[in-house]
Amino acid sequence: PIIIEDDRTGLSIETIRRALLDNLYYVQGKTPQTATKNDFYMALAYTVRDRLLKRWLSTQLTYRKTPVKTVSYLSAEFLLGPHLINNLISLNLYDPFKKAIEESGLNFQELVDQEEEPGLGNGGLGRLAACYMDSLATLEIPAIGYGIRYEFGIFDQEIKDGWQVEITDKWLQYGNPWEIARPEFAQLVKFGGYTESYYDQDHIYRVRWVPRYTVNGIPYDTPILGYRVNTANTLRLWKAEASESFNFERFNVGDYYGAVRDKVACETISKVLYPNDEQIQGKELRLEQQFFFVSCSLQDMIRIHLNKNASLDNFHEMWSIQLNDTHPAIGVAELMRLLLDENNYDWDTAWNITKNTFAYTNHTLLPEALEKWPLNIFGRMLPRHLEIIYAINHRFLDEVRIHYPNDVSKLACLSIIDETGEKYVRMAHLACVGSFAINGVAALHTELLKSDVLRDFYELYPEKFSNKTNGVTPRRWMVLSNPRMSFTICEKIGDSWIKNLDDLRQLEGYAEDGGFRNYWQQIKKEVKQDLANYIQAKLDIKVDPHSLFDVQVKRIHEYKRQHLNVLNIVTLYNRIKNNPNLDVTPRTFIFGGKAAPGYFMAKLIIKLINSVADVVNNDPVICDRIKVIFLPDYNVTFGQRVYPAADISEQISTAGKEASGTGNMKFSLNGALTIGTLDGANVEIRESVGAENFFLFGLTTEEVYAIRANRYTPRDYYNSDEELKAVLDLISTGFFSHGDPNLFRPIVDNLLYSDPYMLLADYRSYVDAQDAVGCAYRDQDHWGRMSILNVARMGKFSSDRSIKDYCNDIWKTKPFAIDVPE
Ligand code: 26V
Repeated sequence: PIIIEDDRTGLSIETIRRALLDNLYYVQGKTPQTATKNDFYMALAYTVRDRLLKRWLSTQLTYRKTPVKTVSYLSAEFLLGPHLINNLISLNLYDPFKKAIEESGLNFQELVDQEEEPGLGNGGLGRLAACYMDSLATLEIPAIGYGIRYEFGIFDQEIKDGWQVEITDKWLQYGNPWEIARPEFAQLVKFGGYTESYYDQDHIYRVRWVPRYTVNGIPYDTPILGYRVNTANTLRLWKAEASESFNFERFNVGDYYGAVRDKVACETISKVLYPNDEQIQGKELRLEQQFFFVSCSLQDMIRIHLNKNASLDNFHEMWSIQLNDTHPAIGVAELMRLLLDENNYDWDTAWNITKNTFAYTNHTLLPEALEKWPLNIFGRMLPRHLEIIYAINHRFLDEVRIHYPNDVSKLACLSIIDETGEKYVRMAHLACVGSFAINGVAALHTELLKSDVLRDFYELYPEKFSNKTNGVTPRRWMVLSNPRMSFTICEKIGDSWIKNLDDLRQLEGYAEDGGFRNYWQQIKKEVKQDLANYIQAKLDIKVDPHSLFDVQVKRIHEYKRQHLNVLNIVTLYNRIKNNPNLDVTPRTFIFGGKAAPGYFMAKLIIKLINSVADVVNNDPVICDRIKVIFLPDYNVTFGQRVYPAADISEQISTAGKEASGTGNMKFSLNGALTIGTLDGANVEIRESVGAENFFLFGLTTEEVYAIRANRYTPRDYYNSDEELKAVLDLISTGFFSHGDPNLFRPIVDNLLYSDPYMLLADYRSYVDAQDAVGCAYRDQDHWGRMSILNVARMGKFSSDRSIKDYCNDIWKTKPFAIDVPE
C-alpha cells in the first residue's frame, strides 16, 4: 500500500527531509542556495515543533475540559537552556532527525549550535525552575509555569585583559521558534494612583483602585514536553506593552510624542533581567516587574478557572501556587485584591482561599538577599496592596498577641512591616503569613531556616515547615549532555533509570568489575578530550585530557569562595617553584561564572583567577603540570559540556551559606567526585555516596557560628601557617599583577582583616584535602570505583523525586495521563 505521511507529523527520514525544505521555504522564505546556517536551524526547529504540537494541544484541551488540580509555578526566572535536542530526546526522535539532516548534506552539530539559549535566569534558582518544569511534565502533573519574557536575559560575558565585560544578550534577534504569542489572552495591570471607597448597590463597603497608568501583559507560550509521555505543559511568559487606553488619553490631548515616550516606558518593564542574584537593591523597576508578572498570572488563572468552574469559591481546591522565593510574594496581596475588589468576596472568605493556595520556597540564607521594599516606594506603586498588607498584618498581629500574651518583642520580630528604622515591607514575612506551606531546599538549609532566618515563624507555625531537597533533571544533565556515559549505563542496566533514577543503584555491582572500571575511565577520558578540543578551539590553550580536571563553575560570589580555590593553586605553584622536581598530579583547574556587574569583589576575583592563570600557564618551571583556565560566558550550554568532563567538583562554600547547590548534583551524577564542605545539599550527597567517596574539609556550621561568637581573627591563621603566609605575601607583592601591589589589595586585606567567609580558617583543611585528591587520582582503578559508586548512589537527586515530594506533601496533586487521538 502507498503510505502518505503528512509533512507536519511524518516521521520517516524522507518525510522529515521534505518537511525541512518545506519549512525553510514557507516559514523562513529561503531556498537551500541562499539559506544561512540560522535559516536551516529555524527550519529544523519548526520541523520539530510541528511534531510536538499534537501533544501540546491535546494536553491543553484535556486540562481545559477536566477538573484537575493544577500546579502554578511562579518564578521571576526560568533558566531553560536550549530546547532543540531536549525536545528531540523527549519525543524519541533524535536519531531520525540527525539522520535526515546528515542525509541532506548538513552538519547536524553546526545547526544545533545555532540555537541561542534563553538565559532568563541568574543561576541556581532559575535553573531549578527549569528542572522542575521538566519533571512536572515527565510525571504528567497538570502544571503551568509563569514568568517574565525578558527581552534581554542574563548578559553575555567576555573577558578583556582578565576583566569581565558585559554584553547585552540579544537572544530574540533572529526569532524564537519555540514560543507562540497569545495576544488574545492579554491582561491589564494597574500601577500607581490612589484608592477610594464607595458603597455598592447592596450598600456594602468596597474599595476601588484608580491607577495612574496601566500596562498590557502579552503571554508567550513555550511547550514543555515530558520525557516519552504525551504530556506537554506550558511555560507562559509575559511581555509588557503599552495599553490602548493609555495611548489614547495622551493622543487626545494632542501629545503624540508624549504618548510614544510613555509607550516605551511601559515596555521597559519586561526589557531586562536584573543580573544581581543574592543581593537586593530596592529598585522600583524590579518591583514593577514582580507585580506585573504576578498580576498577569493570577488574572490568567482566574480566567482559566472560570472557564470550567461556576465561581472562585473552590479556587484553592483547583490550584496550588508555588512561590519561587519571595520575588512573586506580592501575589498574596494581589489575590486578596482580586477576590475582594474585583469579585466582591468578604475578607474571611478571600483570606481562606488565599492562604490555602500559596506555598513558599526559600532559596537563600544570606541576609542581604532577603527582599524588603521601602514603604514609600511600595505605597506609591501599589497603594491598594499596601492597604491590604496592613489589614493582613493587623489580623496577623492579633493572632500573635493571643499566642504570646505578654511578649511585645514578638510583634516587632514577626510583623510584615519592618519598623526598626526606615520602614519596609518584608516580603518573606508576607509569604510566610500568606502560605500554607514553607520549605527550604536542602535538609541543612531547612534546619537553619527553622533555627535562624525564620525562627519566629517556625515557633508560631511549625506545621507549615518542611524540607524539599533540590534535584536536577537526568534528561538534560545526563542523557542530553553526556550521551557516552548514558549509553554505557544503558548497556549495563537498561534505560529505566532515566525516569526512575534510583535504578542507577544497579550499577553498584559493576563498581567491583575491573573491566567495567577500566571502560568507565576510558569513557571519561573521551569526554575530557571533547572538552579539551573545545578549549583549544575557543581559547587556543592546550590541555591534557590525562590531567585531573578540577572544575568550579557557578556564579562568582565571595561566599562560594572561588578565591579559596585560587589560594590552593598558588600553594601548588609555590611548592613546585621551591622544588621543581616535585612529583605532583597534573591538574587542569577550570573556572566559569559571571559576576554581578556592580559587585566589585566578584569582578576582582575573576581578574585574580585570570592573572594567576597567566603566570602559572606560562612559567617554564611549571611545565604544564598545572593549568588554569577561566572559561568565559558560563551558561547552561557550557554547563552541558563541562559537568560530564569533570573529575573533581568544587563545592567549597562556607558552611551555612549555600542553601543547596544543584551543580554539586550534576557533577556527581556525571561521575565526578566532590571536594566540599558540609554545606547545603553536599551534606546529603555525602551521606548518599558514602563518606569514603567524598573529599570533605572545613568547618561545620556550628563551628563557624562558634568561632564568630568568640571573635574571629584571620591574622592568626596567616601568622601560624607558613604556606598560607607565602601565598598571601606573593599576591600582595604584585607578583600576579605585573608588580602592582595595589591591584589585589582589596582581596588580601579583606581576608587578613575581616574574612567574613572564613577562607583562612578553612585554608589548611582545604589544601590537605586537595592533596588527598591528587594522591587518590593516581590510583585510577580506585578512582574509577569511587566514580561509579557516586553515580550509582545519586538517584535521590533527580528533580523527579523533588517534584513527587512537593506533589505529595504540599500540592496534593496527582498525575493525569494524556490521550493523543489516533
Ligand atoms: C535575588 C535577587 C535579588 C534582586 C535581583 C535579582 C535577584 C535574583 C535572584 C535572587 C535570589 C537568588 C537566590 C538563589 O539563586 N538561590 C539559590 O537557589 C538554588 C536553588 O534552590 C540553590 O541551589 C542555591 O544554593 C541558592 O543559592
